[in-house]
Amino acid sequence: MAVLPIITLPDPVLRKISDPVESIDTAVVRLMDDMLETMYDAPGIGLAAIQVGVPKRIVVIDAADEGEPRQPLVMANPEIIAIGSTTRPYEEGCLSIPDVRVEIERPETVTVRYIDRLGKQQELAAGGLLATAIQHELDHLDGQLIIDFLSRLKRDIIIRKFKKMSR
Ligand code: GNR
Ligand code: NI
Repeated sequence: MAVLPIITLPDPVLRKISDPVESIDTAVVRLMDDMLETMYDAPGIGLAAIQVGVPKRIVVIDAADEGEPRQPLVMANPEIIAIGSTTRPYEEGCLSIPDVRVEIERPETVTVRYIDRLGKQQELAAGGLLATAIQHELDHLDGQLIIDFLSRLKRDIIIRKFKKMSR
């Protein structure tokens, strides 16, 4: 396994729409395992393949509390098939936008359908931090970032800061 470099703003790769995974072959499983190692190393509670430069619809998530056993989730081609009727605000961070926090109001519960690491279709009903993380990761698959929930002014200020830092 390997820790992969995480791409950060303003890299335009983060805006790409990722392609569906065609089959869970050995290269895809290796990528999934490398993504898990990269996420735990960061550390983060989720990671989308595009954050390591691969435009495939793959995400990994572990929303277990610190000190609890690991609960790695690996999802290919995830789709939200149901959302709850209540929302909750949560201050989100993103490994691709270091030191930025954005309060985002999202559905409190979601049901996601996906293909797991063994190629089997799964459905998972999630709430709390896990539901938030699932929605955050699925946004990455469509090039959507947490700063897109801000006003254009605030978003542009953040993007300008990252452009300056990358010079
Ligand atoms: O590590 C992460 N923490 C986090 C906190 C609140 C809401 C979402 C997240 S996901 C983030 C890792 C990341 O950037 N995944 O794309
Ligand atoms: Ni993110």
